[in-house]
Amino acid sequence: MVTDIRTDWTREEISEVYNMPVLELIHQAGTVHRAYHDAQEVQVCTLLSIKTGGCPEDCGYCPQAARYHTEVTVEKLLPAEQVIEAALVAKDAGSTRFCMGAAWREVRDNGDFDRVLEMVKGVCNLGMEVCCTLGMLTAEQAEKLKQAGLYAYNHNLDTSEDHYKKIITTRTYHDRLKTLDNVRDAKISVCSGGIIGLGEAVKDRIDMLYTLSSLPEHPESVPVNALVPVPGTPMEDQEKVSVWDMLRMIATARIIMPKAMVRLSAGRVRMNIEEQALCFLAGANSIFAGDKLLTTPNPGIESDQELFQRLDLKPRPAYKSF
Ligand code: SAM
Ligand code: DTB
Ligand code: SF4
Repeated sequence: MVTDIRTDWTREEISEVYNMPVLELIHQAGTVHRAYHDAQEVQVCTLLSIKTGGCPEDCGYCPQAARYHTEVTVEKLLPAEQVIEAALVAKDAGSTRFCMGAAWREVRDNGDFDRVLEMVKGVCNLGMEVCCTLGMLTAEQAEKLKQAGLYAYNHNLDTSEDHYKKIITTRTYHDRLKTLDNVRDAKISVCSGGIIGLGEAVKDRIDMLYTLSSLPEHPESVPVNALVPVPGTPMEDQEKVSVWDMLRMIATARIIMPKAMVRLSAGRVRMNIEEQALCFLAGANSIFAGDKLLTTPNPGIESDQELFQRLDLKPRPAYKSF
């Protein structure tokens, strides 16, 4: 099944895809995946929290929100040299994309932003795809990041517009979409996806996939996160996300956005090799490597080496396009 690149998927069509018998869904997603990608290739990305904790937002899942009492300690923005050094270590360990995250509501035009621009230049010079996730951006800030060599910007929709209001009150869905516009207009590649396990209904998942697939262009990458429930956050007691739900999200994203990199993101620590293999069969083709995401644990290098060997996967080269 080779699907066209369509930005006019309806909610009904997406719902039909999502609710297909699961093995048929995985098979169809795998077929689309093979038509658009080398299914043995998986992009390896590394995340680094360059500014941790103390965030003024109230995202109900996030350990870095200042208002929740979690074990995360507030740190200042890291020095640029330390970040570039960490990128080099990640590159030597096989990562081709380096994503820098800051616990900010939005970027401000100050010395910290100048330092982030310096980091972007430094990491870009290493030949890695540089990505940032810094909160809301204006058009001018997006342009400055582009000039510094930024390749991609991560800004998740997280869930449906309806459910968003129950999880975050300090900004709107519209704010999120506006930043995505600014990023796309600056010709920076868009990375946007969501989290499952926030108490949302299936309808909310479909709505989020609908919004992503109806953007003027599909995001270049779509992270699918399973909630990592962190003690002290309002979501601490949420039930573990079932692998079948992860598979349905990944496969549906793959079918409706065939060219996107679909990233199996947060939640891998709670999945075994077999479960992750199913995610790759369902069309996931990117992961975060390294023993930490931003503040929570992730499988370490050794277990990922075993994963790649066991499944005969190979890392995708940087800047590859089809
Ligand atoms: N502050 C910026 C923002 O919110 O856009 C960037 C950093 S923020 C930590 C990046 C993303 O991490 C969020 O949009 C959310 O999707 C994800 N995230 C945060 N906490 C999470 C958790 N406990 N489990 C899964 N994903 C999480
Ligand atoms: C994304 O979608 N997932 C990553 C990245 N983009 C920035 C973040 C996951 C964070 C998980 C919670 C933490 O480690 O603090
Ligand atoms: Fe702040 Fe981002 Fe965490 Fe929300 S998700 S509290 S904006 S760091």
